[in-house]
Amino acid sequence: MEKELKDTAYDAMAAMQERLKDVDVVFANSDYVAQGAYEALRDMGLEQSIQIVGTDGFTGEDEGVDMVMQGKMAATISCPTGGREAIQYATNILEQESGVPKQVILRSRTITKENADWYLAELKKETKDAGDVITMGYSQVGQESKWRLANTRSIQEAAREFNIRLLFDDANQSQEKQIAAIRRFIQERVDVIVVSPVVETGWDEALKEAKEAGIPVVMSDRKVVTEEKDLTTTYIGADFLEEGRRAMRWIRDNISPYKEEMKILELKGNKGASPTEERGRGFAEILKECPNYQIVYSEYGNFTYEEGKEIIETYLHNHVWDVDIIYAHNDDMALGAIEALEQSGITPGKDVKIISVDATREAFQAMVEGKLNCAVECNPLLGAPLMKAVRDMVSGKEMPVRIITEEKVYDESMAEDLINLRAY
Ligand code: GYE
Repeated sequence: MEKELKDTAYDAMAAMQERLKDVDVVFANSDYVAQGAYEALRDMGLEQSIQIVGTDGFTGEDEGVDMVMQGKMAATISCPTGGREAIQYATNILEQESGVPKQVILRSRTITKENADWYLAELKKETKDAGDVITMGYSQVGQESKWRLANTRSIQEAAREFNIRLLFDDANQSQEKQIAAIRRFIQERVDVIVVSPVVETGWDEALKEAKEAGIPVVMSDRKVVTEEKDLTTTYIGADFLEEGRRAMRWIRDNISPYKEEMKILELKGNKGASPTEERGRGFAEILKECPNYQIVYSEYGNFTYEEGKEIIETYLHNHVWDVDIIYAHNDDMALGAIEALEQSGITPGKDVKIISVDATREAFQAMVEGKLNCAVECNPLLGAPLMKAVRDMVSGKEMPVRIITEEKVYDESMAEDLINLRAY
């Protein structure tokens, strides 16, 4: 097969000799094709004037990485086969393990003469084996919601199960405390730092310090946005944009407009957090296609029960109640809103439809009671996939770029049957 690819590529290059005077770079869809292209260019005396970029990044003799090191190719883009991951996750599924991700995006690297030695060394790096204790510094957002408490339990249980020494820091919603924790973990020379970042931005300095210290950083649950690339190794968590889309799609498909403008009140998480920003954007993306629905009031409730309740109380204080739908970025704010509505004689789930995100057991109970109409799942049980990925990384295996958890949408029609099966 490989020889066939190479020979076909050679013939193709030779056939277009007349047109090659206008060509600067050849992009080859595999390193075997690149080999054929290189030999053709060499035989035409063009190997110095036309660069080749390949794909695969295999490490055998005269394969992609070797061709780069010999100067026959300018670069090759590694394409992980995914075989090990496929077997690992298939085994997890057969063994009915929890936390099997919906999607795993493997890392691809651009290999040039400058980093080829580093790349080969990384692949052969001596690291801790499965039996060694790994020390993990974990900076947690806080304890703002039932989801967060379930997330923390999952992290702590999985650390014990995977023989990982966990240095756990609860930042109580403070980015300053999280940055201080990252610096403490660097001082303590942990093997890996994991952060659930309270907000998306403002992390570059601390993450650069971790990179300079050679300590990998994994983002768990929430994401960061950094100016410099490659400051974090992997993101393990949900697709918040899709969660926002799912919430508005459920509204569009289940709450028919009974007036010209259906008024939506939005309870948002904490400002600048990736779930807040992305659930808002995902929801708005579908809302744009639904002219009969409009967000008429939107406030930050910081994912807490109390602030969800306060927002509704404030709205009721300043307005005659005219809201048709409440979209809450998490269950805790939805449950706080439900209490405020009931205290004002408004029947939640009937007089006003309520959709929230997380799908905790408490949300299922509210759906059983008919007070909540829909819960979009956001799985907090990240402990197992996180510890698996970290153990793999420390034992020298390549870490995926992203591990996205499996999620569903639930409504009151199914709540009774499923509530006792909920894992959180
Ligand atoms: O939806 C909320 C928690 O970061 C996805 O934070 C998490 C969110 C979750 O407080 O309940």
